Amino acid sequence: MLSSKLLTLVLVVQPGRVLLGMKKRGFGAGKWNGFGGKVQHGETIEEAARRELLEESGLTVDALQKVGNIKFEFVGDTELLDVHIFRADAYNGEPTESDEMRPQWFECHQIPFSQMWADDILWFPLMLQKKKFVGYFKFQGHDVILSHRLEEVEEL
Ligand code: 6U4
Repeated sequence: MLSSKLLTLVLVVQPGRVLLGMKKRGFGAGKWNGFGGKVQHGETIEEAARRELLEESGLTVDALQKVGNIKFEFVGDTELLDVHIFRADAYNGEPTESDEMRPQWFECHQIPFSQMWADDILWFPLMLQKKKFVGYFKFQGHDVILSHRLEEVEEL
């Protein structure tokens, strides 16, 4: 049986650009990604998403929209990552580097997919179009997708 670990991921989007962070340590170090992490006991998934966004980027947001849910399996690991993905279109504060992330804005046509998780190039276009999606990716190591499913949904 596979157990699963709840994680969050937040993309802050402005017209024509998206804020990513270079992960400086931990899981996915060396990759550009949204901001997020593990849901702690006693907090909702959305509370965790807001906390991780603030800790890693220095930003707060008024509204978070649920855009996606992707489960990741890593061959040889019995724990699935259950990642809840949110989009925010308005933010408060200034992006600020933290111990974990170095934030940087990217134009939507210059997203650095070659330095991101391999699944991102498949679902970022949906997220940017405000479409909702669910998916499952099976990874061999951190770079190779062995199989995947990704579908748009009406509601999450
Ligand atoms: P700590 O507790 O800081 O040691 P760490 O091991 O660094 O945790 P954490 O909590 O930052 O990991 O969580 C990993 C982050 O990476 C979450 O926001 C989810 C995200 N993530 C994991 N796999 C991903 C994938 N395949 N594609 C993607 N984001 C992924 O876009």
